[in-house]
Amino acid sequence: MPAMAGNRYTPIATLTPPARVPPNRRVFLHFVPFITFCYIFANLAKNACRVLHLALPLTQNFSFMKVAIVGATGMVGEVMLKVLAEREFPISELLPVASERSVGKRITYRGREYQVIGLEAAVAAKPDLAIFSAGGDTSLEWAPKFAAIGTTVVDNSSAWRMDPDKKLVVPEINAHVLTKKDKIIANPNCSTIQLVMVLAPLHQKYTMRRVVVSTYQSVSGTGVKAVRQLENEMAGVQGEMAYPYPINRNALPHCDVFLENGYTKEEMKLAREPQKILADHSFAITATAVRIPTSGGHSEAVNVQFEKDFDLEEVRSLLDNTPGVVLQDHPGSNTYPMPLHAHDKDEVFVGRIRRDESQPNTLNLWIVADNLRKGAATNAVQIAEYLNQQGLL
Ligand code: NAP
Ligand code: 2RA
Repeated sequence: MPAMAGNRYTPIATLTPPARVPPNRRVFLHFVPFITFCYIFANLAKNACRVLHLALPLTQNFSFMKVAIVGATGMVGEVMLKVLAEREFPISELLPVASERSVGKRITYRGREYQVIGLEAAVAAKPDLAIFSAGGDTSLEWAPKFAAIGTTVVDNSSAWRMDPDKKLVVPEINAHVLTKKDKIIANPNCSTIQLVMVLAPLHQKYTMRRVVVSTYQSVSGTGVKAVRQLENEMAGVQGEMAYPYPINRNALPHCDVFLENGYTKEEMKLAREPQKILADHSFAITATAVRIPTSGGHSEAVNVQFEKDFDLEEVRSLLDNTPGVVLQDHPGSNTYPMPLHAHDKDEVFVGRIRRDESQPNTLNLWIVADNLRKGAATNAVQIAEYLNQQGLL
């Protein structure tokens, strides 16, 4: 029908088309609520995670602890406190413990002073963790008393190392053996720890048959009294003797006490502990342990015979890639491990890597580490960190 004048209807042809949203704007209009929803959801999730994170210490025992350091005034104890502070170990209350002679003495930890207490008082305080470095007799008597009240003990003495019911742990190698039931855990001997740190990856690849190790051990391995003996002798001062002979300008083929088989106790620790740590008794070790007038760390000349042959470059690369081990092996630039450089470091240093040309599949190595750190304090703190992280305390 033709459009009429005055007709109130506007002809269809002249109608403005309904407002249409351009396609790109339509996408935008859907996108905004979607983004808003995501934002709100992400924030809710984030807050939920925060709450869960705060609750983690309660559920996983990943928490600040009451910690007793037994032997806090000793050579190892002092380094233990230093390592705990450096690694920010989560301590809510520190209990420095020593013999009755030291009760009341003051020690400093992270800028705060603490009074040394005795073992009775430490047990009464019921710590979550006790790290012992106070000699075998103290550990034999007191570690079970702490364990009986639920404290986990990490022990640096030789008291429990070969006890079949106790774990002997170097965390890089066998931390996985630890369980919540382990209430007394043994830290291996200092000269053993640095040895197995290097032998473990080689054994895994080439299978060890026999190890011959000769040690050159620092006076700090004997404790405060021996360090004083060396210092006195160097200063020409008369003093208490830790060894039966002068140590300055000397070498004593005598570390720890002599046993009936003619070996020293230190030599037998080296011969027995590695098999337990590596959970393998198929290889043999023989040792000669010598005390020398150094104070930065222990050194070891090691000869290892393997079942399989090796490539020297592959050995170097294997050790270079082993966590906790540092390769220092450039004879051309006089680069090799020394106690002077290993002192106060956590790593185990290895060098002088060469083929023993006198028999097949045999390697010579030189291994150095600070006996007070990886050989004692650092290893013990690493065990405690593992227990805490895994909720095993
Ligand atoms: P240290 O310097 O002689 O210190 C011994 C510590 O044990 C001191 O704090 C001493 O307290 C304390 N102590 C001694 N008798 C005690 C008792 N009856 N009750 C409570 N505390 C007592 O010896 P260290 O070199 O630190 O060695 C300590 C332990 O760690 C030994 O078992 C040793 O075999 C082991 N270890 C040492 C090394 C090392 O390289 N030095 C490495 C690995 C393991 P006072 O100050 O009150 O006498
Ligand atoms: C040493 N066995 O005589 C000690 C340290 N644990 O060096």
